[in-house]
Amino acid sequence: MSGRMSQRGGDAAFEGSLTPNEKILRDVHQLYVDEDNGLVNIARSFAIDLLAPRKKITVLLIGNHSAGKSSFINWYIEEHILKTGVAIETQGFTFVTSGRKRESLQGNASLHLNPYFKPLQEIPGVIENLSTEISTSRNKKFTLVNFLDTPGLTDGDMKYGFDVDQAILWLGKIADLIFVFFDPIGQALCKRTLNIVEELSEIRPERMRFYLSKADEAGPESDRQKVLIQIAQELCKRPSLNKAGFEMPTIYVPGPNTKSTRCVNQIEDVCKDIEKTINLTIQNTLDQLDKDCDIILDQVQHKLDKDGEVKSRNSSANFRAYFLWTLSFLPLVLWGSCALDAFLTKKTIVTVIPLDYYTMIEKIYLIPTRSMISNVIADYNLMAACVAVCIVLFLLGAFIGRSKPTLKRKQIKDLNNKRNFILENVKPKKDKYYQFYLKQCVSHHDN
Ligand SMILES: Nc1nc2c(ncn2[C@@H]2O[C@H](COP(=O)(O)OP(=O)(O)OP(=O)(O)O)[C@@H](O)[C@H]2O)c(=O)[nH]1
Ligand SMILES: [Mg+2]
Repeated sequence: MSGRMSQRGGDAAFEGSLTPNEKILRDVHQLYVDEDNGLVNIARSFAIDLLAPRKKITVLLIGNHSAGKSSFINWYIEEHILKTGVAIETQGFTFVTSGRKRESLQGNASLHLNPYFKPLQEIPGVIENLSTEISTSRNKKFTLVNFLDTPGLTDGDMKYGFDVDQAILWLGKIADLIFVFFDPIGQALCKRTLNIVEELSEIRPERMRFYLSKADEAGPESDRQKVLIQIAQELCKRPSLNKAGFEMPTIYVPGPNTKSTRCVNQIEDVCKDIEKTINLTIQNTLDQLDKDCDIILDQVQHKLDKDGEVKSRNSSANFRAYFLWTLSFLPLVLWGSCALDAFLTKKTIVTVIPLDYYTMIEKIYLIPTRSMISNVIADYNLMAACVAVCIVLFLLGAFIGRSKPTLKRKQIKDLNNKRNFILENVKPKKDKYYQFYLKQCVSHHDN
């Protein structure tokens, strides 16, 4: 009992510690994945696959071995969570995310935590080299960022145990930002790095950011310039990287080992870039929510309209069928009425209908009908043709009168419930989140 209460207390404390942006992204995610009324499930009932938006942005870090990738993540979260060192430290992929408890997860647990990685299973050896580090850090914007640390890239005989190029290219497709670290020492111009960077730039040019890392180790200004020019020249040899406005800010991780340098450290700009991407993601997520709502509303309307069309087509088909069936039974009706007249006799009938009326009916209906029937009965062929026409008319009526299936009352109610849920619940929430988000932006701006 006390355990449950402390769990509830922990939930409340966690809820209270969420930033407004975290709440927006988490709530929007929940709108998609809710078991009863989630948009993913609703859309699935119309055979549409919706992807729930992620609650955090993903930053992929790539670069040469020892370029300072892991050190940057440690610096950002202000916790020494990843191994760093001059030796080849990171040999697999490490997913670094924030959570309530410090934890390390292996490959399969990482896939459960982050189902987005499931396609990685297709690359042999990757899952064995995938791990997750959950940190309780709430520094900077870490609660809204997932980092993906990758193995340092080298040329030559280095064995990774999996296709590292293919894995990085795949991860590049799901990342919101791709940081490429070039360090001034060693292998800044590693061919493998340049090849992967070139391929990623072809798919995701707007998400790529290039940095000269460990810039404090670049020596005097003139040496740093040389390194920058060398890297820029090497990158520009690749057509997809040779574009105007190429930028490569210089960054270094401040710490006790930082060499004294006059070089400007632009590492804070990296944090601003991450923040900008988070803001953009929130806007995109809310816009996508609106579009997804419209897709579902269109589907509901389409189904109801189609049902209305089928119903009106069915009723006009029914009308035509009844008409044809009436025609097919007409000879029987004519014969029946004459037979009834003969059976009841004129004496009996005139007790019900006045004699004048009966004489008129007899003249314009009974006498011609009786003579027509006796003509048909006398001619065997005419009778056969008459029967055949009646059968054809009957069958034609049955064929034309076939009705197409329509929605049951329960199905219509279900569609209307879905529409009302979107219009009365989801859309107003989206507007509320947008207002909330914009209010924050304006108040930040005022400050
Ligand atoms: N002077 C200086 N040293 C740094 C900086 N960043 C990282 N280092 C050092 O560089 C070495 C390599 O850093 P890591 O963070 O392990 O580099 P990595 O890119 O993760 O390396 P791999 O995992 O092997 O690919 C470590 O000894 C760090 O202390 C920096 O900005 N300045
Ligand atoms: Mg590393």
